[in-house]
Amino acid sequence: MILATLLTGSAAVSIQAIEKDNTLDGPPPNILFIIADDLGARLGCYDDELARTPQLDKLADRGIVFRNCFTQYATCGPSRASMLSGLYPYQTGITNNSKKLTQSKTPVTSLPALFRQEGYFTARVGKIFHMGIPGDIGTAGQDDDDAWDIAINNTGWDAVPENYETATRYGDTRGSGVAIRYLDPDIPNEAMADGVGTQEALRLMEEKHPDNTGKPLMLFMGYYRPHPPMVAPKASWKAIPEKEIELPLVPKGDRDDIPVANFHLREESFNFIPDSAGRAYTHAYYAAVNFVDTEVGKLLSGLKENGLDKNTIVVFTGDQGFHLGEHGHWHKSTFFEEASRVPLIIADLRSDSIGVSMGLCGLIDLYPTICEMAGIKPTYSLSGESLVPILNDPSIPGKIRVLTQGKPGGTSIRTERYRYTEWDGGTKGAMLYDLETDPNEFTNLINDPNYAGIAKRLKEELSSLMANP
Ligand SMILES: [Ca+2]
Repeated sequence: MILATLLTGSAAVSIQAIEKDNTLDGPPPNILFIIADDLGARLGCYDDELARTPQLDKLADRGIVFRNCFTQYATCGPSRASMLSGLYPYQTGITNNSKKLTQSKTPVTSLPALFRQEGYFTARVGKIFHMGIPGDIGTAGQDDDDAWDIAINNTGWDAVPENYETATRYGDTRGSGVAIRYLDPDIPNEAMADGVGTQEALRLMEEKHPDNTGKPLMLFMGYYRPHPPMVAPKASWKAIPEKEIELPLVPKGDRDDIPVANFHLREESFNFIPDSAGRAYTHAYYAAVNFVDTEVGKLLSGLKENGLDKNTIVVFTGDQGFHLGEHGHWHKSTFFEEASRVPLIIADLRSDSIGVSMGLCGLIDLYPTICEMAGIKPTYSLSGESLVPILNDPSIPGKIRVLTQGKPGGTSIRTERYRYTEWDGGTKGAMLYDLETDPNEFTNLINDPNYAGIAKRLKEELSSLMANP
């Protein structure tokens, strides 16, 4: 009980002190941090039956799977800036894709920049901080210039406009990084931008091995998929059994009680699209996830081949999820579970700790967690809490509540049972879902008198969380 109280308060420092004894002895661990763009919790190890993700499922068996991890902002740039600064979007002011970390309202040191200062060799391959997909592939995007000893801007076949523009397209609005487009080129994984990235990461594991640099290695690998355009090699399309694709149930009148503010993209092209297009896009998304899974498998083999499989912490996550027809929607950035929940697997290859945590957590918690695991002290007060106690014992409780922000002016808290969301303090709408009785979020209870007390309490908790993290 004491532990649960500490976890929910601003007592991260106390926890670090308490858990210090549990820090494993030995040389500083290497860190392999892998993030896939727009990947929700749609993996085999999250009980997704359509997913074909044997490599990530194997990683899950080797570590702790966090089943209830949420992004702090269901859009690429703000989510990544929050995760890598350890502060909420409202604290940094980074709430759109065009801001760099240097524009933060309060000075921050990103997680890799801190590790670099502390003597790690830090390397980036692909998308870690924000970059527009596909347009910015091959560039540094909104990178943190202080973070890396080496940064690789990998590109490939799927980043060439003449190639991705041949993709089948549904609807006629929006650019290639947003529009519903899909393609199954008969090309090897190695020709894809992400496949090139994997090869670069494997090269870095060898060339920048601690034996060569004299420094522990922190390697960030950012995959561009499954972000649109949904281009994935034909082999990955074949891995997904087409006949098993089922579109989600959308009850009649489902949208009647959902505030319009919850849908960032309201044009026809992204809402209630024909089943044929929906099935193809779903197929494409899962193919892209399978493709990323295969690439992750190569990285994990690379750890072994380079003798890094005993003293490395592997973290795998996504920046936000993606709707595949739930509530009739076919994009991201809503406050529903499909967009806000992300996969998180942490495998500390130094330890034998394995299991599943059902406790709530957020990407905000990664910064303090990785610091504690490596024995590195943050230079300012972080808003997340270390997950090390849960890594040691996944049965202990997680957070009481997780904060997520979003556009336009949306704020939301998720508790174990409820999600409460409001826009501009409720003047532009609000939602309350009881996830215990309504896991699909079909009935907005905000105007239900039986839930008025709960709505009021959650609104107050949300205000207090936004004022004092
Ligand atoms: Ca994203």
